[in-house]
Amino acid sequence: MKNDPVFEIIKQEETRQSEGLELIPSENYVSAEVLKAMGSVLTNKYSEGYPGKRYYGGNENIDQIETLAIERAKELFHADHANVQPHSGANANEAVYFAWCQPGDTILAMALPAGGHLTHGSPVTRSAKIYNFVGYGVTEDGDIDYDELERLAREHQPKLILVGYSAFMKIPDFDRVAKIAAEVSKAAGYEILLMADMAHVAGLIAGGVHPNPLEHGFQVMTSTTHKTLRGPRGGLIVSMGTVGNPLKKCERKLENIPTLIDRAVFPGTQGGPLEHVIAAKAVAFGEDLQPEFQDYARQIVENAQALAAELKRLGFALQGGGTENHLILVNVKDSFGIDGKFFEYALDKVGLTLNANALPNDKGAAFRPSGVRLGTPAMTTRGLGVPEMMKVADWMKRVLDICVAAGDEDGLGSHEAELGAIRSEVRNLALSFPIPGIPANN
Ligand code: DSN
Repeated sequence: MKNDPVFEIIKQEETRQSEGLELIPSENYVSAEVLKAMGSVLTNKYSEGYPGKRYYGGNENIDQIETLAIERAKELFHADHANVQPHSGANANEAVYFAWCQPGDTILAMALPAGGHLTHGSPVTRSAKIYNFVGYGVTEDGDIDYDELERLAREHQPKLILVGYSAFMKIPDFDRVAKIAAEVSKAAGYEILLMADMAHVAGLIAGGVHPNPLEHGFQVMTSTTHKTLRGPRGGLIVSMGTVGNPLKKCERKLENIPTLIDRAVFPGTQGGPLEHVIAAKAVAFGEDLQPEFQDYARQIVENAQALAAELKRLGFALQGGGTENHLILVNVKDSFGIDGKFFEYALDKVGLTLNANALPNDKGAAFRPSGVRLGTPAMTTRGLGVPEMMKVADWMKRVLDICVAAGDEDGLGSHEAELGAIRSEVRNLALSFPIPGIPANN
């Protein structure tokens, strides 16, 4: 269609991304090469099955692409096996549950209000209607409550223990969880699958700045590919064990987990893989294997810790007191008496994008949580460093002061000039750090 408005809207989005700063910790910017692979003719192809075992002809090139993605993912995470077909992190998680658990089986995972993810047992999900999720929490200082995890594991004898999160700032003690699982498994008389959902920190693991759960007794790690891994929007499962024929049934034993997972992804829970996205995953994994990616991972954490320290100095209360990864959770309600949604709304007006987020034991209403969640992966990709983090913290405090003076969203109307001034400062800085994949002056 000539002059399809879709392309004009995409241009507007390019401008929004270029002129603002992305503080949402689960977002990032892909390279021009990743974009190119995603926008390729591979989207035209059906390829149900796996390399060498497809249900359609004409897959000789697709097989090479998917094999490259698999091999690179294995190398990144020192895994025996990789399944690169999950369309998303949610699909990846569901496939693992389906691979290992029977309906009604118990899964022990971090509760959503404590920082876990929706797909880790929130009652609104399909998984929660099939499996029996039991949730563990976090301590006052923001770490996993390992004592509670242990107590619940002994009491419920789960089939699967999951360590994973979307709002948690510590480095998990995988060894401790593996030890608990081994003891409970002995008492229960069956194997317990240890699964880590590392969607948020997979890039930090790949970059060598966070421990790899697969090297600490875990058999499976799921992830999205678009967060710190800086790839296309999608999912990934890497695992340890013997790799068998995914088209043949196999016994539900830990050593067979790679094959059980392949079968659970296809035909268990998905149909045709998105090979254009798998090509883009292969490109991203290739980038993640370069030595520069380790510098990137280190810088993400350095930026997050500098930003956290400055926010603290400016009076913001931080959940867990700070961060050991890329993510910061700020209690704006406790610090300044305003809720996270209002702060998110006001920051949007100056081109700083983050999300309102509930805190553990949040007293705020579901849509007006007390906190905001922010992080540094996207800003670090653009090349912002510690000096720029100081500016971001300063802008946040200035917007916060405006919020306090305004009282609510409507009150911001009388502060447009001040917000506009901050908006220009943000835009000027943002434009001096172009987004990869979008040519400057596009
Ligand atoms: N929606 C993602 C996040 O923002 O953390 C998790 O899937």
